[in-house]
Amino acid sequence: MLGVDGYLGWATALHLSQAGHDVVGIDSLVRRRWDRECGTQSLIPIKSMPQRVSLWKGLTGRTIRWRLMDLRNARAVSELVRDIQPDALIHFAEQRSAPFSMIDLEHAALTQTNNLVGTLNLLFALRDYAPRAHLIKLGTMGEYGTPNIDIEEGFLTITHNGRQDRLPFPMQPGSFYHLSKLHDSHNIQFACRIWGLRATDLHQGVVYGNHTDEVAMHPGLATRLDFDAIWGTVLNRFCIQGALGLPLTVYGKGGQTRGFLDIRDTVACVRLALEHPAAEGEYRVFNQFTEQFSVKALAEKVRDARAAHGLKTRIVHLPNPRVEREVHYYNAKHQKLLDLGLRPHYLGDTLIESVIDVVEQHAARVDPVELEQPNVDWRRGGTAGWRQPAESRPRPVVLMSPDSKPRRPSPAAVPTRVAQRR
Ligand code: NAD
Ligand code: USQ
Repeated sequence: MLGVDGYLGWATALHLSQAGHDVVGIDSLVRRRWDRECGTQSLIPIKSMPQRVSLWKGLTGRTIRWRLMDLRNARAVSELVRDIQPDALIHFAEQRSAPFSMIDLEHAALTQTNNLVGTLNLLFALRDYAPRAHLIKLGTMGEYGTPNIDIEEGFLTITHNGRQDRLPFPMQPGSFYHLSKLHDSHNIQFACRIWGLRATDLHQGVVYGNHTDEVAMHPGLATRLDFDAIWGTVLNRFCIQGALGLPLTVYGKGGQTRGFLDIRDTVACVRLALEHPAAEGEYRVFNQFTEQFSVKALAEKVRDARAAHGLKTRIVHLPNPRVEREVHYYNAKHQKLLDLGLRPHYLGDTLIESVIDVVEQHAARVDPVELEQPNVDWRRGGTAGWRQPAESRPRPVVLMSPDSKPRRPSPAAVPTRVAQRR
């Protein structure tokens, strides 16, 4: 399990361990460093990796073997694969924020080198030491973009000038991050073709929620929950904005439509892929999401869930910091995981309410500034604070409010990098 310290990696590691799989968990902890750099933090406090695995062992008797490792270190990756001889490698360990990748050249290059080099190191290690192991790679629905035709699962049969072939679906990613996933997909597909490796590329939609059966066993097993404009994904952000009585920030017209899934389905999908491996030499793509929604429809769902409790919610349309279609056709297939037995948890008011409950418990950790204006623009990059050279940027300060009611800090009163980046 690569990326075990992250939002999805930790929840999946617990789920697979509970199901009886022998899990080795790898992470460089770089995401904790990027949080410090961005002045961001998880809404829910998370324990250190040694604390997490020892708590898991104490509660269940099951062992997750934890190793600190950067996937960019080719030798360490080779030795890992040679020594462990895994049946499968589950690869979550990438820089996964689209806004982070659009800050400037440094962050675009960091995203692409981190993601591509890590995956290449894994491919070569598999070729040399475990060619029969199954690579399960987290890709993204955003690789496809928003074409004006139905989206298939990875491949499209095309007839051209009277000849026919099954070819990779045409891709139009929407950020340097999403492009890194597409470049990975090409590299993995190529390695399967020339070396006979087996791989499943999970083109996952936007994930929401933070509870799985295993995470819910103990507060110390919590997985992270991001809410800021760099790391927070849209539905998690809307729930958190709603819970704090802040307006829900729809970018542009809000017709942007994406595939979504509950984190409980993420862990189930990965397990299904693991327990039904790809064949030797096979590169397959599963579209991993359960429902599609427009951003505006999601905001309205959150508003309606709160209205049922007599609470008012305001939806605002901000100028879109991204370059993306705001009104478009979207119909993406997602049949293959259902065929393997996925039983989806569809989005309902209960889920929205449960996330809102969690937010209320941790409200003191939220900096409301993080929930308002986005601080990275696709055309111009990061706002003023990001344009300073790294060494002259002020050191991050974590905002901790002593009372449980979030206050709206005035920029002058909050000398953090967050405030300075606007
Ligand atoms: P996350 O940032 O919470 O976790 C990623 C983890 O990978 C972090 O703990 C980080 O320290 C680690 N990591 C990054 N680069 C590394 C490296 N070079 N070596 C070792 N460890 C490294 O992200 P997440 O939300 O859990 O996403 C996990 C994966 O799922 C990512 O590949 C992401 O692209 C994909 N994905 C996420 C979503 C979502 O909505 N969260 C949706 C679709 C796809
Ligand atoms: N959006 C808003 N308001 C907000 C935040 C986002 O309207 O406050 C909009 C964005 O403009 C976009 C949509 O919501 O149209 C989704 O944005 P997001 O930040 O939730 O998701 P995205 O940037 O696409 O990235 C996330 C994860 C990434 C994963 C991807 C899956 O961070 O790792 O790959 O979801 S997908 O979108 O299917 O490519």
